[in-house]
Amino acid sequence: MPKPDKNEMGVTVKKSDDISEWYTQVIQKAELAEYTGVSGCMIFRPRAYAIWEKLQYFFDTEIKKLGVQNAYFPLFIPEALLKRESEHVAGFAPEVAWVTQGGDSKLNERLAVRPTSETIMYDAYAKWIRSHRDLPLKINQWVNVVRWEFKHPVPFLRSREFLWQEGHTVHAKKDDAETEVLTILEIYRRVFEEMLAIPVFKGKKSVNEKFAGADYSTSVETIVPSGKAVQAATSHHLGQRFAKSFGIEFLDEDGQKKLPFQNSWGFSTRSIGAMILFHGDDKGLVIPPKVAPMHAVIVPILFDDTKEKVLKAANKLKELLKDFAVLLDDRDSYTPGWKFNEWELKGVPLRIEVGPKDVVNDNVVVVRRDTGEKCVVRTKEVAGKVKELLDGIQKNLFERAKSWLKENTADVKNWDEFSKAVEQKKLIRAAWCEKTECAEQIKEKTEGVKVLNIPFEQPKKVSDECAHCKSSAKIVALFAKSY
Ligand code: 87F
Repeated sequence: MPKPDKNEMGVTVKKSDDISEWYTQVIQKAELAEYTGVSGCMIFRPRAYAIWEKLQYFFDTEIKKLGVQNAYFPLFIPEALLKRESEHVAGFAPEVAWVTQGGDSKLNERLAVRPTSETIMYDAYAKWIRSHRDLPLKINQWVNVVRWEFKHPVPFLRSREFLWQEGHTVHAKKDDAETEVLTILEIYRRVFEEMLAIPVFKGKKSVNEKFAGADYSTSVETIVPSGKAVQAATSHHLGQRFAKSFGIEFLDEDGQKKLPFQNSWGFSTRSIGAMILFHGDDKGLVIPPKVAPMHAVIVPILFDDTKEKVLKAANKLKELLKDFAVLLDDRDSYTPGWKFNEWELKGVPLRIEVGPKDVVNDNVVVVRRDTGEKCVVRTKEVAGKVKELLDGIQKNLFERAKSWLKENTADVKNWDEFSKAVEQKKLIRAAWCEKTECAEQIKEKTEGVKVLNIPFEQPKKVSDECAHCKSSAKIVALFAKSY
């Protein structure tokens, strides 16, 4: 079989020259995703799915500590049910996909393909909750959802079908529900900052950007190197609105019938898209070690006369590294250089080279994917060194991402500065009046810049006037165009 040449294999554009072409090539050449015949529906290939599994494991472990249980609710939601709490679907109606037919027969009632599961879950909750002893009820599901977007699809970041978790909890006391909103938001911050090495801003959504079904919404937000913002995750306090429309009531300790308080929260496979854009470079993907399906690849440098010795050393090395996910790439139909390129493209954090000289000296050469730095390591010290290097890469990627974000955040005082920052595709921090009309005008004038959130950690206010309408501003908000 002819081997593809290096140019065909690798990414042919620079990330800084054409980031969207770069992204398209990386996701395909690094074997993360594949397009299909249905626009907006992509295949999550094993390399991408393995990253998702790492995120799932982390988040799932954390929510289980809070007493959340996993369950599965149906994919199809009867139309009447979806529309029961009409306010929350109103804005989303154009994105709902419907099943209207089974075989040749038309259905009596259309079935929505799950865009989110509030309605189907809360209909069941109304049957299950009777007394304060049934609370809190904390259920999560890991599922696919469909939103029939009409904007240009972008794999991971804006696809019609994606994977997420949605948590839906019910509490007797408002306080408990509100505490949970922030506890979950903190776990989301950790998913992004500790696992994906992506810095995020925690904050409250503006009234016009919050989930219509919520009393208020909180989010973690970031901006990726294409200059677009990504809402990384959201955690909503739903108050008693759904309880009212779905008839969820409980008999409290004092003998009174009451409406409980609810939350819902979610993050999705978008997170993988943000990771690719944040850390990737001209050679391809760079995966933070904590979410990397493979920590290191061993590439033996093989010559006919020393092949046996080198392979033996490489196998011993693999054994020494059994606590890590390590691949020994001993394919002899490819040159070492070809393999180096391939594993760089696929983002493996460390490459370990063993050649005949290394065998003689009882050394190996370890190369970092993030910086390209090489170091010679004594074979017996390799496990400790690999651990140290993986920690170092995780830390460096986060530090690098933080300084990039800092450089690409603009604190603006007035509309002039605001418009310049929009042109430069920066994340904008500005004093804002919190008025819906003002946000709408900003969106119109800038072709889509919107309020991402109002950060909990408020930066120093550079002005007391709204950067757009000049009326009095009590808070600083984050603005950008988003995916
Ligand atoms: C699309 C069609 C129908 C978003 C939709 O954020 C309904 C909806 O309700 C919809 N797109 N939403 C909001 C989702 C709210 C909430 N659900 C649970 C989350 C997190 C997980």
